[in-house]
Amino acid sequence: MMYKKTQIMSTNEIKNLEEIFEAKIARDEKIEPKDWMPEKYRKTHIRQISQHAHSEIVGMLPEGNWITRAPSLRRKVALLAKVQDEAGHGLYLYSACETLGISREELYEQLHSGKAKYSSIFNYPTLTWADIGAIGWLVDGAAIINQVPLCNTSFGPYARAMVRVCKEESFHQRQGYEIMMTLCNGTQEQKDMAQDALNRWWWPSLMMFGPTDEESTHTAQSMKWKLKRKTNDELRQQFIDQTVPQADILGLKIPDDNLKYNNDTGHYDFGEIDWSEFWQVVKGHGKCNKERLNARKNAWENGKWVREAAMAYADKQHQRKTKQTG
Ligand code: BYC
Repeated sequence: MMYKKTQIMSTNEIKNLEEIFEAKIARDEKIEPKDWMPEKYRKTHIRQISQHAHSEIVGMLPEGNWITRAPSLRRKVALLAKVQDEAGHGLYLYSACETLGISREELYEQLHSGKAKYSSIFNYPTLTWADIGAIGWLVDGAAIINQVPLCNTSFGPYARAMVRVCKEESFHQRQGYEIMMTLCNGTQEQKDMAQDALNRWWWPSLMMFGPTDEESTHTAQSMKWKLKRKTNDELRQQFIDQTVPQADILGLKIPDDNLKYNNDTGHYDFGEIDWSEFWQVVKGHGKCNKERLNARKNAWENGKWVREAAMAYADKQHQRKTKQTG
């Protein structure tokens, strides 16, 4: 709708609207769905928010795999709650995205056809129970670092969704770290399992923040629009600085021989990330890409009757209401 309006406006009118928009961004005011916005701002938000929503929904799969095998009732209840939270995050984000003039069906279609991306991290398998600990600790830990700045992003519905998401993510991170602590205080076999999980999840977690700033297509523009408040490299560094001491407490070794505290910068230096692996996964050739996408497509197909039943029920309710009022 907004797009059509823009097309029939004069150049001067558009220039005025652009100025108002830029001034709002400069004053750190939120852009709301009914405000005028440049088409590129709208599109880039649809891209990022929808990819974020897809990541939440696909992110339920690797952990969902362990719900039936959680080692105790307490662990099962916590994991179940965490996975349900992720469904909720997906729903807030899809709703925020829909305010930009795209339907839920279109968004799903983009995921299923491979047009829209989701986070690379969810294309790795969860082989042992320790992976559930490592995901909570590292993946949710990375997510918090990425998402806290997004609470302050310029698009109102995205920023507001992020506030609630971040609160829930802190619980997720703690449940993961607690699993790791229990394993590390357990038998040698349990500690080995925790180390093995760290070895496999460390590098993919660093990749979650996206390519280096130099290689990043969208960072410069997204920083100008205050969609992104920190760059990929800044967030990655913050994650490493925060996580290394946590690994020390666990008595685990981060699988990077070049990891070393740098007194001059006050940050950890770290080894080379295997970017060819990252791009392979992003392009659909990771260990679980096919499995994840098939699971989502099947869920969509199998849920068709539920959507149809809900629509039929809504229609009936509507007819009943119009009869009563008519
Ligand atoms: N995986 O220009 P760049 C969660 C793509 S859910 C796949 O730097 P941008 C959780 C990127 O899309 C975690 N693709 O992009 C859930 C772009 O390609 P397109 C999800 C990636 O957007 C369940 C190209 O590479 N979090 O926490 O400026 C359980 C160039 O990149 C990745 C979010 O989605 C990747 N890792 O920056 C547990 C947070 N990285 O689109 C936990 C919101 C980059 O041009 N998103 N690409 O085809 C963001 O903050 C930003 O979108 C990113 C990337 C930092 C991820």
